Amino acid sequence: MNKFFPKIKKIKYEGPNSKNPLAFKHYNPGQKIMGKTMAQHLRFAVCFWHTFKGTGADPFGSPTILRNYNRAKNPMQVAEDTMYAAFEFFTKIGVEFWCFHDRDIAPEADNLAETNKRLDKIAALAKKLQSDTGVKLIWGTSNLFSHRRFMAGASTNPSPEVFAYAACQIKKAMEITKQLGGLGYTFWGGREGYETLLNTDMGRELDHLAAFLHMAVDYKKKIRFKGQLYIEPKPKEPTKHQYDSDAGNCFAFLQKYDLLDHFKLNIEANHATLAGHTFQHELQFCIDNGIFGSVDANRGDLMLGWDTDQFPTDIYDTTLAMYTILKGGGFKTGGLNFDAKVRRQSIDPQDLFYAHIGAMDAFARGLKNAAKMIKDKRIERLVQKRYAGWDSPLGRKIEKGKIGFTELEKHILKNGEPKLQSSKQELLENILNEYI
Ligand code: XLS
Ligand code: NI
Ligand code: NI
Repeated sequence: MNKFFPKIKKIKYEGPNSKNPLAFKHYNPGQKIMGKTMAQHLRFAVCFWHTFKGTGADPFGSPTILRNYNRAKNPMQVAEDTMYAAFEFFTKIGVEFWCFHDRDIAPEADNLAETNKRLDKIAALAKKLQSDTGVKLIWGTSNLFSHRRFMAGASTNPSPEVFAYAACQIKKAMEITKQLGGLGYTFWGGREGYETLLNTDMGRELDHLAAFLHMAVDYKKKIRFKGQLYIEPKPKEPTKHQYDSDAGNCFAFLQKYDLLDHFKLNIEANHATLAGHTFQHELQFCIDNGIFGSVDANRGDLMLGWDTDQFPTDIYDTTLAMYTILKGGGFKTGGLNFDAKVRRQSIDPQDLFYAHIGAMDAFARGLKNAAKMIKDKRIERLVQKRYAGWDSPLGRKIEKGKIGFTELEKHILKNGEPKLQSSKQELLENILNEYI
């Protein structure tokens, strides 16, 4: 496979001193860290939509990025060429996983039956390429937001006919995800949200979303699809308010509708910051509540209020993310999926490689830093010290629920004003910097 990126050979690890822009400086897939290889820890995935279907089009202008696999007149030929290009790219960049939306891989036809036939054809090709290359599917998903029928949402649409159409799409997308051995299936809200409450019955729409997800769980059982289901939170864009706003909101929703056993979350870095949280916060919330699943690894621009989907390059972010993930036990079914796109002016095929190399190296550095931080325990010890009071008889009694307000009052009357301690934030920030 050397047709669509003929100038580029397989990307190799050359070490931190290399000046070769087409080599890894830090990502050394076979290198062992804390008992696992870097590849096993990081589980990189390339997304089909931005990387192969991204054209640089924006609200102010038409496509700038013209790819050689996008040239054929017949859209099914384009779909085939793109699939070959994708697997050539996956192999050359050296990722273990990929992921897609149904409509990325096969163009929609005039009716559902014809559309599904097209999907079957391309899925068969993907299956062959997976077995030729060993690249696996980390998750599948469906696009329930681009077509005009979904302008008012999919499962939260005011019309049950649109709900039904969306169900057909998920049914099919789940079937092909299963055929391709997908390790998961992601639900990102798309247009599930509202523009104004003046026309929206929010409570009813959320009931419908839950009904839809219950149907997905039932169908998953019916076809014996073993993959993990994920919900991907995002607070806004395209709608003014997206129902799956953040991890906390998704957790409440899953509990209310008795879906907690079936879903984990797919946390996207840029969505976290749009929600006013750090990436690390969203990861930690999921880990603390047993709903950590997978990651859409990208970054936003702090000056901008939308999902810029840039490739992750910030070593602070990747270090803190990997510190949190490693301490939380690492990935099980999920991984680091680059839900990121090259900028509109990055029009060369090489730019796709630079982008992924930079992102993989950024996470490899994050992983190495995090492993050292964990081994040294310098941060952990300070945190332990900060909470040491909870291991005293008083702390234990409170945590075990063996004491109430009356006894606590007695305690304070006897012992007086609590002793205070410094939070040592600046010291901790300095220690973190030693690892960056
Ligand atoms: C959009 C989402 C989307 C999902 C997959 O903001 O990040 O790309 O990851 O539908
Ligand atoms: Ni995403
Ligand atoms: Ni996004």
